[in-house]
Amino acid sequence: MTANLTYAIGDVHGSYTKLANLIRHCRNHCGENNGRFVLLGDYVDRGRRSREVVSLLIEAQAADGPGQFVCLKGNHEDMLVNAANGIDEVTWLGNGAETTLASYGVGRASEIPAAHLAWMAELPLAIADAKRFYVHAGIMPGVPLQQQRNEVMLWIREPFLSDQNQHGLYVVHGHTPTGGGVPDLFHNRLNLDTMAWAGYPLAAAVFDDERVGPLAFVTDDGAVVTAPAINALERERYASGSRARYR
Ligand SMILES: [Mn+2]
Repeated sequence: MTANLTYAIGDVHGSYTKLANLIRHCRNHCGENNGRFVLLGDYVDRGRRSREVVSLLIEAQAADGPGQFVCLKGNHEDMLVNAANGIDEVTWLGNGAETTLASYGVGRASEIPAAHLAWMAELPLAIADAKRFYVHAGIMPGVPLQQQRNEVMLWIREPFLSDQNQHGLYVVHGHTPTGGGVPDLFHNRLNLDTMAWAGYPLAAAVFDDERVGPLAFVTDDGAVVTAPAINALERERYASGSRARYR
């Protein structure tokens, strides 16, 4: 029987080789199952190969179909598109833009090829499946998932990161580096920003239609690690009174 598998990938930030390798390893892991990719945003800036990352993603979407290869918008794509439109260029320039300009061989955001700018501008902010909500930065706790503000989904850290409540769907996100280069798995959310651009592995979480939390993690070196069950993390939380954390 073939399963529907979703591969969620965290912040890429110009790490082209890691992204290309990770996608290849995920496709091998998927085999004959139905595979879908969900990238969580922040493709550009900081790392050195932003142009190649964007080209790879555009080509993969064209090959797989946009529904099978979903790319969400990160705050770095949002800042870049704004800068290209003359809005708040200073903010983008202060957030790792110089490597992106060098990657494209241009001096200003507005000189980046129009096809790439249009692609970044049109990226969706979030998608949901039956069990999970995929978004770049996170959500505002207590607000229905359908009513989250764009600014929140692109930028939020607290109070989301400390929130212990269930959010309706399990939240899969990036944006805030986990530290130590491994995903942070909690009972109510998963953070996949492993800071790949700074030398750590790029990671994908594998989900199916049965279990809320991830089945496994795949990294760009080809390693596959089984994920602990999130209901075990929930029990541990009540037992210890503190945050359960997977390392
Ligand atoms: Mn971000």
